[in-house]
Amino acid sequence: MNLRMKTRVVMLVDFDYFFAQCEELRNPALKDKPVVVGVYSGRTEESGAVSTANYVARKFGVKSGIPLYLAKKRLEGTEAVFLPVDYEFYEQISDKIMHVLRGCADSFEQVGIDEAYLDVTQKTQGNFEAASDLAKKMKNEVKNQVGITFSVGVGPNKLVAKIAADSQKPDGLTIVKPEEAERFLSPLPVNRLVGVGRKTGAKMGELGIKTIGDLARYNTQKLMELFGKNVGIYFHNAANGVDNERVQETGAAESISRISTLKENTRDLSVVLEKCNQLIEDIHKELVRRNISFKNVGIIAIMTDLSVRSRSKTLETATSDIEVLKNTVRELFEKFLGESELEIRRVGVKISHFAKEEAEQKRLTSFFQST
Ligand code: DCP
Ligand code: CA
Ligand code: CA
Repeated sequence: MNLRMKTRVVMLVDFDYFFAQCEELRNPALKDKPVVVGVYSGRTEESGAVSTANYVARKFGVKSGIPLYLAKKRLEGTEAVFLPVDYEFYEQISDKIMHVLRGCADSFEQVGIDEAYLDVTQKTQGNFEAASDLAKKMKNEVKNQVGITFSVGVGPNKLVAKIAADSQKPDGLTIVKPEEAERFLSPLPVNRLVGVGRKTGAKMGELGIKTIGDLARYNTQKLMELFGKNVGIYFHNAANGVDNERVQETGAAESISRISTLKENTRDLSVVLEKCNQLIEDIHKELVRRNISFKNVGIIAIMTDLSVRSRSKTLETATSDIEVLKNTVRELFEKFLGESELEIRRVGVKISHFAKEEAEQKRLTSFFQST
């Protein structure tokens, strides 16, 4: 059977020259100068590598990964400013932007500190013009609320969206409709595909595969022989712009659960809840330690015939409140006992659909703790 997937609209947002742009944000006087953010290894004053540079510095050939001494040399005679990485500050800015973006997506997947995938298929009703408008709105909102620019790629899947975003920077917006994907990808160098590094790129070069188009036309069977079955198939699909990978809601795959056997089989709500509350205390400790909030609460009941039943509820908003957790578990078990007849032998509680606690809230909490 040919399972045809509905056309999706996927965005990749990538913040421009991110660490350096954050530095410009807190010190706008830097804007017209070359700005280099680096990790100083500490051995000598000059040793270390460039994390990133603003676009003024890039004109002088300064980019991520090169040694700092080389960056200094290339920027000799300019008003270049060199700064050490301040990851905590960049993370605060990142959290603010991610918060705005999350609100614009059907599902949202953060990838590292400066990138996120958004599935906006429903929000745009599958329409790429609507996606373009949405992307412009996102750019304005983030510019106004946080003061940072980013580049967006819009495509029918993550693979095309990512390459689209990379193709126009900074402050870019690149839309690739499904019917344009092949023509868009075809002339690009093959190493633009994830998984084609230096070694693989060189091997492909020897086979005469220079562009993504070359790879798309290459015999699939041969690719499988050369790179192994799975990788060969991946290369073939990727080169043809085919990618069915979902935008995976950040943290959606994670859960915390606890399960325990009751002293005796029962249908008594208060006995069940007494045990559940012990489990909840335990779950809550881990929640606090990991500084996350949850949006989904589940219960598990193993009955006297050893059958496993579960129920769950999604909350309106994410929370880390233990009382909300207790009340939701009570509500679920009340309902469950009304629907089942057997006695319960073991009970479990599970929370999932995590979100990181808001940076704002985190700062407040640590403020109150330190006073
Ligand atoms: N980074 C790093 N070392 C590298 C590459 C990146 O420390 N070798 C850090 C600094 C970057 C951030 O990760 O600001 C994001 O990396 P990107 O590759 O997205 O690069 P930029 O955001 O700096 O620039 P661009 O405008 O090209 O996206
Ligand atoms: Ca990036
Ligand atoms: Ca970036």
